Amino acid sequence: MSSDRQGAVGHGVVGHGVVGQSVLRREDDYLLRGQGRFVDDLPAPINTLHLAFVPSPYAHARILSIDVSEARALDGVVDVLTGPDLAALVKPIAAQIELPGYHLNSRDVLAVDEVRFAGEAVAVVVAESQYLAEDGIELVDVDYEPLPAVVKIEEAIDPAAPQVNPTVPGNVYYEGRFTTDGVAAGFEAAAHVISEDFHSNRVTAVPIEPRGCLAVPEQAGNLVFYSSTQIHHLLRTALAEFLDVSESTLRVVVPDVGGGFGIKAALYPEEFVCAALALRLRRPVKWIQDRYGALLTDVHARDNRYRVEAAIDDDGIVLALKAEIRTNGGAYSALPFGCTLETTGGARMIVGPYRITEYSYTAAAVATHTAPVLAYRGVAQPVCFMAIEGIMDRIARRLELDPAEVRLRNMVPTSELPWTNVVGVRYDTGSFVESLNQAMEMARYDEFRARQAAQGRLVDGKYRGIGICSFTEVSGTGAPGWRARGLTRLPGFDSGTVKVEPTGKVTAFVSHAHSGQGHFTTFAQVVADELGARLEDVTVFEGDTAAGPYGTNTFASRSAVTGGGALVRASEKAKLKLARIAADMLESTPEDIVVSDGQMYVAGVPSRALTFGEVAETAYAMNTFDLPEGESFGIEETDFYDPPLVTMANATHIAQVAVDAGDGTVDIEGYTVVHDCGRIINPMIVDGQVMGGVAQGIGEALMEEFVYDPDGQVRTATLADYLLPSSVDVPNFQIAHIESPSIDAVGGFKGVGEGGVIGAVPALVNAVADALFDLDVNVNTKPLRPALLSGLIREAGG
Ligand code: MCN
Ligand code: SMO
Repeated sequence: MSSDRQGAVGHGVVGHGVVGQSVLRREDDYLLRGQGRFVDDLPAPINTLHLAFVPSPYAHARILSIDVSEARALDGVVDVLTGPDLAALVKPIAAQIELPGYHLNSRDVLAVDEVRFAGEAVAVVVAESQYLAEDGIELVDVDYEPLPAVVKIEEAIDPAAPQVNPTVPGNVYYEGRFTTDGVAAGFEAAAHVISEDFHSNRVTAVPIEPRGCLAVPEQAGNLVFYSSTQIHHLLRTALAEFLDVSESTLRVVVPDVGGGFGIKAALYPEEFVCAALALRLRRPVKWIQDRYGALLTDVHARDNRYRVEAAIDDDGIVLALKAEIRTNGGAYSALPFGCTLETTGGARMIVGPYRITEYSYTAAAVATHTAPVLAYRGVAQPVCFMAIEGIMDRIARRLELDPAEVRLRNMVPTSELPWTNVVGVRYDTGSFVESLNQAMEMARYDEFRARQAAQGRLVDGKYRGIGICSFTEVSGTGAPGWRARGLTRLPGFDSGTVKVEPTGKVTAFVSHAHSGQGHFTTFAQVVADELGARLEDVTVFEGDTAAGPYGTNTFASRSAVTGGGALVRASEKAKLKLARIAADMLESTPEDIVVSDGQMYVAGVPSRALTFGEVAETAYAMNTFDLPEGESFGIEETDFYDPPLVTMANATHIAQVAVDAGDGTVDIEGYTVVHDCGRIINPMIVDGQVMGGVAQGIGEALMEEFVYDPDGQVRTATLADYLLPSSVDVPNFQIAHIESPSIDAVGGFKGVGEGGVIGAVPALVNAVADALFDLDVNVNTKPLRPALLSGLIREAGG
């Protein structure tokens, strides 16, 4: 663990090393006792009404009529509303993206006239209990005229395809292009051109806790809105905007959240409906989603097609790269990031840790009659690295080189950092080569290859292979990073407030909202470290728009970078104030004050230390000292931090697999990760992030797939059909960390929240491809289910 930061105050010690320690998670004490309070656990006020939504059974249909009379007549049903009713209360919601060629489109919170995906809500029942609301939806009689639907990207861009959205001509939401000047020359100079089509399966996050919200009207028309969301500030602003109410009358509170994984970083129709009805009916209104609703209406991800061409020389060096990217954006461009999130993400991230200087892409987001697509852990990166890492392996096969060697030849070495990549993203520090080398050592890569060479890949009925993914991981995107992707209404900064209370205890607020990442622990470590407080004296609050200033909130692995940076800055200010007051009390100068372990003393005289409490008493006028001249009361400091464009973490994953020659099942026999997220706050939490992410990556690579039939009917509406990995599918890990602190980001932290899944998907796909190498089959699609693999093996005569 290295930290190059010095204390801001004289000889002041920076904290006392609590950053970098695996302190136990404060959250676990209550979560493991079952004492977590999720939105459905909140005590609902008396008179709370409950909502149930009527889902469309069709992917595409005209709504001819809706008869709500029978449902309305049911005892306990208070009201039944349809699209036009809600349209009077909530404006159509729309994601504004400022990219040339983007077609703005909007969504009514309940469908009006036409439904565009199976599961889209056409009516809402408001009742005295959740059971009555559910009974009510059975009685709503909707008359539909089914219309032809498009589900797949290839169908949607066919000129004869039905139009999904009236403002999206040809079903292309957006098409973007980019090229450097030397791409054509690179291909002319190439000794070889390697090209491949990569297909990625549609998946969704499936957090244990489904979505839900509770809207509680207060006096004077104010509304407290509890939601299982990752983005409380953005939600509040959007509620104000689309409900046309004053933002200052709204307070959004995030209780404990049982997993978000990106799908709770979207803003959903149910939230707007719930808030609007609470305001209209002047009663608390609650909505809790069930699993069926979650699978149908949570945002989906990863239905992407990549065509990649690499021009290479005889040494396997990539001279130029072309990518043609098509992402399925679903039926609507969802708030707040819009349907271009995966499109621009994949196009900008695919060059990864490699020295690729000539690059061109076309990237399109396509509309289909399927659930809207937005963020799921890793956003675009599992797919774009499946593509580029798949290309690296294909280069190796063509030139008969080792896949690791091809990567090493193309990587930006540490000596060349900082490096600005071809789309303008600066890699300030990193360890691309070192993380690959270390992972190879830990995985005994060379021994594995030697064994393969000696024994062949098929041993005891199983094909054994090894796969690598070396990648960069976008984290802590700042405002310039969102601007580059057309998201001009998405901020980038986050905020932190640090208070030293009259008793000397420390309260910190940060503009994030956790869904399991351990923020109460890690942010307390950051504040204690920077302020010089004792860890046990620091309490962290987040997820409440009424506590602490605005921020961009929690997604895209931002919290360590943006929240950490903001808290470092706010702590520094608070420490300076403590030092000024302490200096006055000790008849010294602030520069000579040492702050450590909740105490302050003149350098060299620790015996005359003041506690934080003693200094705070002066700040709060609770003793006989006077505040130094010009000093204001209290110790309460806030700062905002907008990080650079992107803070780039990096890692290498190596997976070892055995593919059963008979039934095609995949066993993961070894799994190694070397991750570099800069300065680590809590190594145990970082390991947990990596493991959880890899578990999700195993699901995505080997089993999960959300399937629509050609008419847009859902084939995977239960967890018996949508297969998730269980503990038996997740192997033991070897995890190591390299720490290359960021020199651009305050605090030196880089993010880690998505790296597990980003690395796992390509490493597993490459490992299976390596296992089947002798059969000469092409593994360019996922999930790699037993049926697919046994079919490939049989066809290849294996
Ligand atoms: N951390 C650290 N040292 C670092 C970087 C991070 O100790 N150098 C810690 C952080 O303090 C934080 C955790 O690791 O406690 C994750 O930090 P970060 O990478 O900043 O990610 P965020 O906190 O912003 O969380 C979002 C990220 C995303 S985008 C998804 S998706 C995801 C993920 O986190 N969703 C999760 N991990 C998840 N973990 C759980 N349990 N639940 C989710 O919903
Ligand atoms: S998908 Mo994570 O919330 O960016």
